[in-house]
Amino acid sequence: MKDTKEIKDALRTQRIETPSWAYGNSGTRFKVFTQPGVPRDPYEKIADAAQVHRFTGIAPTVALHIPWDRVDDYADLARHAREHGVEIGAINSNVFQDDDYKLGSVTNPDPRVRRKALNHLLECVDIMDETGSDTLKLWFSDGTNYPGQDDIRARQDRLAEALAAVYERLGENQRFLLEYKLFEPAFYMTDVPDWGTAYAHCVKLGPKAQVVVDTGHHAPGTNIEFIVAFLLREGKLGGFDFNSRFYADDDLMVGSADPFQLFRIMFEVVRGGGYGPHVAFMLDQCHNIEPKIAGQIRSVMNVQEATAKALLVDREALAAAQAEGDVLGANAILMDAYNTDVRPLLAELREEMGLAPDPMAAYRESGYYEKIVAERVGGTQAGWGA
Ligand code: LRH
Ligand code: MN
Ligand code: MN
Repeated sequence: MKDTKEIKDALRTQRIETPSWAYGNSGTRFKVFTQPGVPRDPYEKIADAAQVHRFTGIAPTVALHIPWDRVDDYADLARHAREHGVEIGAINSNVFQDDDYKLGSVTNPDPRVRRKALNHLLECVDIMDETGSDTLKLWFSDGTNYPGQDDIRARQDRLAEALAAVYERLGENQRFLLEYKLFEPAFYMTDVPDWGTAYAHCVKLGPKAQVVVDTGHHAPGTNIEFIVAFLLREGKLGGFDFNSRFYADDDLMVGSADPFQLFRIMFEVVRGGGYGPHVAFMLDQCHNIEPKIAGQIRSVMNVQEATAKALLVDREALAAAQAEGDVLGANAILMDAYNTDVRPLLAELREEMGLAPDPMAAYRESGYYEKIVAERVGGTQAGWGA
């Protein structure tokens, strides 16, 4: 077994980003449920995100989604974040909610719509400049519903053109992460359906373009840890949108559906040298039926637990067993780490960091939830499903 001090030191440096939209009301296309105390504007979303950091100590940034988090003065929003002890993280673009985008955004056959979409993406880089964010996250809902509806290759050309224009606009310390998704909302063909497509576009563009893996965006049974290992090996893994899924893009709390998969992913991250600030651990979740801040705290803890287990793997012993072709031995070494209860170690670590050992209980006892329920009336929606 590995030295606990070494593991704790590594865990102390972990950073997990929470998404502004996790704090708003959300639901499915059937119903958006409202909850009491939900933020009424981006300022309040950031205040809530700050609570997650306050109790976990490892969630110091919050991602914005534009236009869901549109404000007059982004520098002021960044200031507000800093006042609350957090910072603005990735800027998520949104070219999927206008009527204009019915047939696509940057891949739309109409050049006017393509220009409009590109302008939005460029505006997101302006917002990065204003907030100090270094990461732009690009997800395109673009695709077609019917065979023959549009030309697959022409759409790839249009996509490449838009990505090149955004890449060109990036500052020296800025990057974009291209997100892929198998399907939805397009049901026949999606323009960036998989890691291979995202990877190929990013490779063409250069080092400031990387792939982001949203764990809910794959076909059932996909070996996500393989994708992680491959992308890391190529220097093209930019980060994660973490969530859990049972069926499709369920956006449930990360680690709730398949904690073993999360561990396997984190092991490949650690193994591949991806454990550090260059690979962003972001959450992309909605809490449709559970309380939101507590749901985020639980999610951050789930990622932290999986990370602790991944760090626990005795990699020297594993490599030796692998070299000897000891199938059962190698598997047992990995499973030993996974089956270790790391909660006492994490409680100890939190105390060393000046935090309460149980963030969920500490948040409950803080009375913050009761306070926002009393103070806030008419919370906003996370963004979609209106
Ligand atoms: C698309 C997605 C993408 C969006 C977010 C709200 O399904 O994962 O990351 O920006 O959901
Ligand atoms: Mn996502
Ligand atoms: Mn998604």
